[in-house]
Amino acid sequence: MEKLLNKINGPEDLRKLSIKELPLLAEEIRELIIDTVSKTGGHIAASLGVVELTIALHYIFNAPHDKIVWDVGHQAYAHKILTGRREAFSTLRQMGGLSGFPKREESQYDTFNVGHSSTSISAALGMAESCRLKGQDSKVIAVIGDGSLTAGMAFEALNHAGHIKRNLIVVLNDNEMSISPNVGALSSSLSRIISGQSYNKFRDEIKSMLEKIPGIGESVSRLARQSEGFFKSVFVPGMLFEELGFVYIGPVLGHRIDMLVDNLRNIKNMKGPILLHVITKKGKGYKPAEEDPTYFHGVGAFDRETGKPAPSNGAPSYTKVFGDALVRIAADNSKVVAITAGMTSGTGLEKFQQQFPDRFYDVGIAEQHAITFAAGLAAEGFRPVAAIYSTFLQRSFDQVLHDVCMQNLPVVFMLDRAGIVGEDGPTHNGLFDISFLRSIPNLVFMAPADENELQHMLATTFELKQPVAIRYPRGTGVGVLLDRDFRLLPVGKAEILMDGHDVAVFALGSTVHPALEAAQQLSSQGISCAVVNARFVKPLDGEAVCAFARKVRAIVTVEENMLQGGFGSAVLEALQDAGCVARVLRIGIPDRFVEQGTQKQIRAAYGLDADGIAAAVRGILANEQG
Ligand SMILES: Cc1ncc(C[n+]2csc(CCOP(=O)(O)OP(=O)(O)O)c2C)c(N)n1
Repeated sequence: MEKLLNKINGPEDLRKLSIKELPLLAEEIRELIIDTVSKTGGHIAASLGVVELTIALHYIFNAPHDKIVWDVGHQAYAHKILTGRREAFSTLRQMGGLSGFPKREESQYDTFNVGHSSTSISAALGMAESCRLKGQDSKVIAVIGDGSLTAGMAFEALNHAGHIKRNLIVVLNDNEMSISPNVGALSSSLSRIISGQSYNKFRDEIKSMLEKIPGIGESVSRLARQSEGFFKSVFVPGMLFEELGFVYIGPVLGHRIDMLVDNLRNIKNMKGPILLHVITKKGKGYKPAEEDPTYFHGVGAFDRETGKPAPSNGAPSYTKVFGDALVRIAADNSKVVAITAGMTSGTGLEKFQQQFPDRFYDVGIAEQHAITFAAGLAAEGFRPVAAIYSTFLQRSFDQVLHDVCMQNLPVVFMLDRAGIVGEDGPTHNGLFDISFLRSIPNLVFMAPADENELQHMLATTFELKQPVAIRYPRGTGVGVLLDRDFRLLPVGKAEILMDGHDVAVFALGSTVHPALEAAQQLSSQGISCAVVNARFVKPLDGEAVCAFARKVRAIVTVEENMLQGGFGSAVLEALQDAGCVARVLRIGIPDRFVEQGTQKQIRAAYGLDADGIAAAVRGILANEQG
């Protein structure tokens, strides 16, 4: 029998199906997602959890006239498949292929570009307001997970929406999971709603019961109506949404398409802000993902039968080396505490959480709070380590500057996934941290050349009485041996790895090993190339820069960061400040957002691998001769 899915080239085809056919369509979509993501990698668990919800949304609403705004966007695979991208789905997350997130450039059905969480209600409210201003009758629907709802920004948006009362539907996709199990008071409150009865049903039952009491029934019922706020808060702790001005509907079973369709049809034409609470299961329909939704949140390619990951080069990831080193340090130093913003496993803190539960904090997806919370702990003598991906620390710029660095508090920022991240693409690349942190006084900023140096850098930070940031790349380490004992590194000193007299390459972090390889290639071509592991962006080793500037014909800097305001810019400033004249070539990311592809492909495209560095060195020497 021909698959239903083969007939769906857009939501209008979906609407031709009967409600009875929709569960079969859901199965076919799941099959396509599992099959594809097992080859491409991706955010499978979140996407499997919302297949029925996505079908129901497109069945009832008329996209793109009606606007569906996905939060984070990692759950939008079924949306992509239903909106004309079924055939292209096999190119998911690959260079030149479909993005793993909604992208306006990709489809008219993708209303808002996303990758960072908790933006959907704000963006949807902006769209709802624009509909009012333009006199347009589009419905606007934000779909947000319970994890993403832990961020302050989501509450800022709810607060505003409840105030201005535009027609806005917020679908809360509640699977009780962020990446790990969700945390926080709101999360417990939502679970109480799920485990209790639906508030609306409960309220009606109480009302009719009261009214049946002869004599006093009616007056008690009137009193109850007047004190409905009291009733809500006593019986239904999740009534926060109603207090914020939303009409709360739910909870609705999120894998029953018929129920979803009924509820969405009912609320479609309701006025004002509505919150529909939908209960789903993360990883639904793929057993390994249902059993371990944290692992299957975002995965590389895997064996679809067993769920086991494809083999890697065997070296531990930077994340793991950091997590292991921190546990060792914390065992000797009871002041060390660790903080994550909803990314316990992603940042390598699971071991720390198990061994020191009393000194571990998952604050939810709340990067701003995480940093100021760390500042508070540091102000009272603790040594907080905030492990946050480079891209997500962008959320906390003012907290880093105003709450930590201005008070010179010894908070350690561990910036995982700094540099090119690969398949997750532009929203997740950690290419800005050097530019936005380098200008902040009091901050020491380092980048290890390999996983062994990462542990030494971490140990060094606890010798300092000021804020420190360490940036390190996504993925496995270089494969070097890990020293058993930690070594303290001299702050502000670069390490000369190879001497040379033609060119000096100042490499930072992940670019050090490719620079060494490039120097070897060049030496076989008769070019003498020094390689310096810069180690510190701040304080920069200006002396080493100037010393090489005096003896070589050109200096080349290499970094996985934007060129603007990056490490190379710091080298230029150091030369200028010292009155040294040198030819300088900077390798890094030019003034544009970097697209998706494998890390290898993207590094090659921007000249950040050994071949690219060697070619740049040859180029600058050839120019000089010309
Ligand atoms: C600002 C920000 N911080 C962290 C992340 C990493 N992240 C991606 S999805 C996710 C969990 C989201 O949970 P939820 O909204 O409940 O969606 P689910 O995956 O459960 O469907 C996190 C922490 C992010 N995308 N953006």
